[in-house]
Amino acid sequence: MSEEVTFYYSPRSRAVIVHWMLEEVGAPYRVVTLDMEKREHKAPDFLAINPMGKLPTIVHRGVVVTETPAIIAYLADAFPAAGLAPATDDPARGAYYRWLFFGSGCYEPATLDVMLKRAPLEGQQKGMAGWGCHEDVLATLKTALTPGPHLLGDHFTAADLYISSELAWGMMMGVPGLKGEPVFDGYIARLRERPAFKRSIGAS
Ligand SMILES: N[C@@H](CCC(=O)N[C@@H](CS)C(=O)NCC(=O)O)C(=O)O
Repeated sequence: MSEEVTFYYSPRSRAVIVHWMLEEVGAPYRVVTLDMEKREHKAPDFLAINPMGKLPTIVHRGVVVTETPAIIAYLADAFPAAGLAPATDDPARGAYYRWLFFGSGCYEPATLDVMLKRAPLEGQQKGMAGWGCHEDVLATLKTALTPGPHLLGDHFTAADLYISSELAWGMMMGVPGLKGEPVFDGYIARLRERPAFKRSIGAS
């Protein structure tokens, strides 16, 4: 079975996060660029692979993987030589999972609340919504990154790759509480010095 990862990609999508990850782990990969303006991600041949019609999507060893943090976690395990995930019997694996899931389960919806100017949830509603609120999410991430330099301390993992990319996306969208916060600015700037990140954006 082919070791090559088939990577369905568009430059203005979360696929850029997976591109960085593919460079970090040194996986052999083939890029299939879909033109989102032409709606190629909603074409029947792609919907047959990912019925959500969303990017990123990868196919590896005959299996389709979607959802950015799942793809990242999968690649970290499929290409373990890169050392981007704590071993399954290492207690740090718990923290690693925590932040991967926190990114999609809490940070993304809380950030969208702010971007879409959805009314803040209060009381029981806030308690029911798994992501709580934007302020609590950012305070939690600040605490997690203090003293740093990574979510798991000295060890850079795939969770950092994901969370720093999500934070950078929020900054790019002008979400308050991100840009100008030394913890977040420093974290993103440091990680973006990584050669794999630079390769993924064609800067080296
Ligand atoms: N839960 C998915 C979200 C993927 C997603 O929404 N991707 C966007 C681009 S960033 C997309 O493909 N949108 C096209 C559409 O839904 O029409 C993930 O984490 O990867």
